[in-house]
Amino acid sequence: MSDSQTPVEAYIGLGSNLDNPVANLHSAYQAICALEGVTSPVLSPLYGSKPVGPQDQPDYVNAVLRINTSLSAQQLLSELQQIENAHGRVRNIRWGARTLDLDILLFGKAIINDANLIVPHIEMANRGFVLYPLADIAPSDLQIPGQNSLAQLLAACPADGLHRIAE
Ligand code: ROI
Repeated sequence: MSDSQTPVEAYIGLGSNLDNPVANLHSAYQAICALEGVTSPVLSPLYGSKPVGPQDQPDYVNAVLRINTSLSAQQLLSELQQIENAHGRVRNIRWGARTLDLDILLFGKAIINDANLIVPHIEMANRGFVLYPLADIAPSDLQIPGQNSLAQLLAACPADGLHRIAE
């Protein structure tokens, strides 16, 4: 549990490739901003991206959101899962299409290895659709706990057709 006097800076990855992805991301953004214990939201630009994993699914829209939060990581996870569910997210096909995916990427400097939550997000270092929008809103010297700096990760990660989309 984090001390409610000292909010943690957390980064959340947003993704959607079904049912109007841009609208899904905007509505998820508004729902996260409305949470008690969440302040100072900053949303990255939205990016179009090719699916990582099975290719027989639509392209994705991705973004990253920075917040300050007095919630614990587990409380934040639970809130994000409720928002996913409210957007019709069904957890069935691994790496399949989804109306809304909300991932805790970073939670301050925490390294979390809970059964249901691993932070920093296990795949973020390899994913352009996370690293590029993260770099738009993070300090340029951001360190990924237990890993390299964001700048080093970015230098090793191809942009792979990632493109900003007009909103
Ligand atoms: N691919 C892209 N481009 N964006 C995502 O958000 C995304 N999410 C996933 C998988 C299926 C791994 N592929 C993705 O969960």
